[in-house]
Amino acid sequence: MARAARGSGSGSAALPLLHDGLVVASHGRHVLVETPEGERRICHPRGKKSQAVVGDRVKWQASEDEGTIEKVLERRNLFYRQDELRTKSFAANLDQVLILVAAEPEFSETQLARALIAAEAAHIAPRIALNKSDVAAPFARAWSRLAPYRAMTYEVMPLSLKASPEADRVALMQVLGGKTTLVLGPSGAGKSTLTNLLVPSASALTAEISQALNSGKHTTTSTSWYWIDAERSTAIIDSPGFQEFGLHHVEPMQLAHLMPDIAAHATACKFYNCTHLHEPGCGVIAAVSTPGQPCAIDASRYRIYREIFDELSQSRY
Ligand SMILES: Nc1nc2c(ncn2[C@@H]2O[C@H](COP(=O)(O)OP(=O)(O)OP(=O)(O)O)[C@@H](O)[C@H]2O)c(=O)[nH]1
Ligand SMILES: [Mg+2]
Ligand SMILES: [Zn+2]
Repeated sequence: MARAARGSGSGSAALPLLHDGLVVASHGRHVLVETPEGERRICHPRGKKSQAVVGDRVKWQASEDEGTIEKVLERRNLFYRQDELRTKSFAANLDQVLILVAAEPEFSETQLARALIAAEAAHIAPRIALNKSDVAAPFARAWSRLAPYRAMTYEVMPLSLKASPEADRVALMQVLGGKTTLVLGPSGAGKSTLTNLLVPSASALTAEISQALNSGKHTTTSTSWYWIDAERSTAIIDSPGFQEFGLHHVEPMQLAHLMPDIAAHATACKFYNCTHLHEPGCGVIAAVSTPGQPCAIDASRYRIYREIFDELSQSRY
């Protein structure tokens, strides 16, 4: 990441000395900033405008042993969710989002679909992995629930981070190497286990450690950036598990374009402004009602489309 290596503020002594930094963790309003030399320090935003998220490149100014974020550099992208009342930014400047679900606890297909839509909306490539293949029966069930996703452009990577860590490490590095990846998924899927596998020095808390430390809770509570290699070319970002995933930033009429299986049939609709809910001559409805056909739309995917479309239409009088 040579971009960060250039120092600034070497001009007039009267100007405040601004340093380059990368935001590597966020804890509420304050963040942890890493310097090009690899030092880390707590920084506070100067004002509302300088609220930074993990992955942001920033200019910061030292104040004793902490710092102040003076400027957040322009973002290449931002992955976020928009719930009814608030925006939750996960991370910025990403190459991809790895959505990790597991055989158990059973994952919510709606939340998976929503995370994929948010990635598409932010123009960030999504990937899916299904963990815990060692628990055979639940894994087989989960794998078949993912059939519509495997049939789309999304590959689903089977993992068993506990049972076959070495094989998984090799497979993961093929996908993650040279990139910055946000690891996202419900609580208990194995995001921190994955982080600890690839970054042994990461003290990302897995259940075993933290169960001892804090009365049974093992949940990650902040978003953190980890370098995988000494050259700092590969990074993963561990994030807290999510339960809801609001998409209020998506226009209802854009929704079909962000769901590849629906989009593939929307081109056949009679009306250009078809909502795919009730119109005659709708290519999407026709594709749902022909189960078994090679390119049919899975009924659960269509149900999810309708559910999100309704939700987005209601919030927009
Ligand atoms: N059976 C099985 N258990 C696993 C596997 N990978 C992780 N686990 C267990 O699943 C539990 C949750 O793992 P974590 O890595 O803490 O999950 P997380 O996604 O970080 O969860 P949050 O931080 O709450 O969002 C731990 O008890 C892990 O040991 C696996 O491949 N197989
Ligand atoms: Mg975790
Ligand atoms: Zn239609």
